[in-house]
Amino acid sequence: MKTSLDHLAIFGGAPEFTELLHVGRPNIGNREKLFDRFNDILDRRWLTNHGPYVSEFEQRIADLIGVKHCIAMCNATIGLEIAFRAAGLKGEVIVPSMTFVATAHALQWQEITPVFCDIDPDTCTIDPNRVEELITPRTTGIVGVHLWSRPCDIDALEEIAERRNLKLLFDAAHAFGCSFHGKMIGNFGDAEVLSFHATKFLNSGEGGAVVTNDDELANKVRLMKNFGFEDIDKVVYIGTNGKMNELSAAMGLTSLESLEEIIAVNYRNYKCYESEIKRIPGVELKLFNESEKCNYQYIILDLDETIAGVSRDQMMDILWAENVLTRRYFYPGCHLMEPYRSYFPHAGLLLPVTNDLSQRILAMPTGTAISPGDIGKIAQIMHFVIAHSAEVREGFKSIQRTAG
Ligand code: T4K
Repeated sequence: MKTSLDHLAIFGGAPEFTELLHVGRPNIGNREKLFDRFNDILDRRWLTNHGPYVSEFEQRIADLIGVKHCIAMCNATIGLEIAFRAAGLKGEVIVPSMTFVATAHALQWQEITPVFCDIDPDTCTIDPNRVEELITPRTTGIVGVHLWSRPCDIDALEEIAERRNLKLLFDAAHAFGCSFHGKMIGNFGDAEVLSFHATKFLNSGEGGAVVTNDDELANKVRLMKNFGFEDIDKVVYIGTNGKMNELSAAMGLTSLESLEEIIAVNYRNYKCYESEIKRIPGVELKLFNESEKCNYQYIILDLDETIAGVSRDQMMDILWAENVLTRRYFYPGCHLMEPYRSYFPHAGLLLPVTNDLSQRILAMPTGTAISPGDIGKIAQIMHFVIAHSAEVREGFKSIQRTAG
């Protein structure tokens, strides 16, 4: 690397990468098989409403997880809404603020109050020690989020939910293919909700699923995702349209066939980041527990400004200018987004770990679109920036002065 900052794109140089390296680049399965399935769908002229590909997809997911019921959905957000309603959540529900805003919206959308809970600094998932103090007579449930392919402290949450007679559900959007104490995610709490969005480990374009071992809950979810129809012309429930379509199921089935390859690539990338990042002062890679099954889908860095000499946001700006589109999953926390920010202006007082972590984390590009060579170059840029942190800070100040 050159010793002057001038070659960094933000200070006038050309970007290191000519093509954009995105977080969330979809993993694409075998195209021929996908097009065969699309042709089959078109020949059959059955595009949605419980078609054969959706049934096959549901069965394959249920078998893989070892769960009794898998109900495919058009996306995880609707899946969460339906699961929450079917489980009878109302009043207040305890949920982490460190999540994608869909988790909170799925509650608020049906006028259930999300009560934001802080996270454990080690697991970065909802802190069971903080949950109990948020329980009030209006509390009906707890929603844990298995963040960045890492399960919550499920044992502790189950103990609280049982003792306090609360429902327990999990937003498992990030955790398909992961296990907790050797048991696959999808088997815990009253129900768990998976996402098969384009950016996820397994993708169906858009899609999701509610998975549960509870027969009655599964039946309600099935009715609710189809307007409440129990039979032709017979509606027995309030419902919505949460159905997955056949094209998405075809994409999901095709992705499923490449699952092992995708895990292998994600793991290779993870190990590559691990060896590169440990040489960079002030930056830590969030490690996975390799004794569990994992999809290795989220590469998360924790940047400590006091050691690195540059802030997470300065590092992100530089990487973006180099065409490395990192993301701050999840900044600033749901409690600082509307409408929650206005509803609960003091929520942050109880969320010190969330507030701190959301300033430091950076999700990095991975998946089948990223090579070890790319990761080496990304690390080189980061290393260079930190080695020249004083000049970088000065550079940002002068950019600000010019802009002002
Ligand atoms: N719970 C949790 C914990 C979640 O993380 C999510 C979704 C949900 C619930 C709800 O699940 P779904 O209802 O979506 O099934 C993206 C995704 O849209 C969202 O699904 C995901 N979490 C979230 C973490 O990431 P944004 O707002 O960051 O999306 P966007 O458009 O900025 O794209 C993200 C990155 O992916 C970019 O770098 C571009 C890249 N990308 C995206 C798409 C769609 C591609 O390269 N190709 C693509 O086709 O939310």
